[in-house]
Amino acid sequence: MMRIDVISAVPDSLISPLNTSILKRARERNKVEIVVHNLRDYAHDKHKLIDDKPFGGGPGMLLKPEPFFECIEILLNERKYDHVIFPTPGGKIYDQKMANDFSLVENLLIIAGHYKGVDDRVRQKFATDEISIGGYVLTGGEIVALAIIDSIVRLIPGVLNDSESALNDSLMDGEIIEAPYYTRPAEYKGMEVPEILLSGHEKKIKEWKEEQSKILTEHWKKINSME
Ligand code: 6GU
Repeated sequence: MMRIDVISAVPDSLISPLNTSILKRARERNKVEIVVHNLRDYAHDKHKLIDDKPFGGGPGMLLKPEPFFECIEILLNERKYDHVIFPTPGGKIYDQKMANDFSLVENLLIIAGHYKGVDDRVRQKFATDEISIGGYVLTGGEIVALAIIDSIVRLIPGVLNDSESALNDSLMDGEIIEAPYYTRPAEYKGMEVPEILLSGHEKKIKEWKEEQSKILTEHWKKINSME
C-alpha cells in the first residue's frame, strides 16, 4: 500500500478533508495510508515553540528548523521516501504528469509550511521536489498538500469505482478537459441539453464527447498560453 506522510503546524486543516468522500473511502479500503504529523509534537522546549522571528527583519514569523529536522529524521530512519515534496510558491507548477508520476511510487513525504514560511535550511536539506499549484499566494502549504494528495490518490487502482473513473475513459493522451455533462431535465429555463446526448446513438455520442474534449482542451491551452 502506498504511504503518504504530511508534516504540518496546523494538522487540523488536513484532517477533515482526508476523512471525507473518496479520500476517506480510499483510506478505509487500504488503498493508501496517509499519516499526518503535528509539527508541535517535535518541539521540545518548555513552551513547545515552533516559530520565531526572521533574521534580517521583516514581518511575520518563520517555522523553526529543529522540529522539522527532528520529525523528518525519524521518518527517514523508518523508510526511504521516493519524493520529499516541499510546497512553495517558487516551485514547479504542478500538473497531471507530476500527479501520474507520484501515483506510481511507494512512499511520499510532504512538508507543509505555514505562516510566512519555513527556515530555508529545511528545504535545502530535505526537499527533492519544490512544487507550486499556481500563480497566486496561499496562507500555507496545507491546501497544496491536499491538492497533491487528492490528485494522486484518485489515480491509485481501485480507488475510483467504475462510474467515477468512467468519466475519464474517453480522454485521449494529452486531453485533460472533458466534454460537458448534463442530467435531467432535458430543458431547463429555456436551456437545452445538446440533442446528440438524447439520441441514444452510442457511437455518435462517443465521437461528440471526443470532439468536445479536443476543442475544450485546445481552448484551455490557448487561454493558458500553453501553445
Ligand atoms: Cl506551494 N504555497 C503557497 N503558500 N501558496 C501557493 C503555493 C504554495 N502554490 C500556489 N500558491
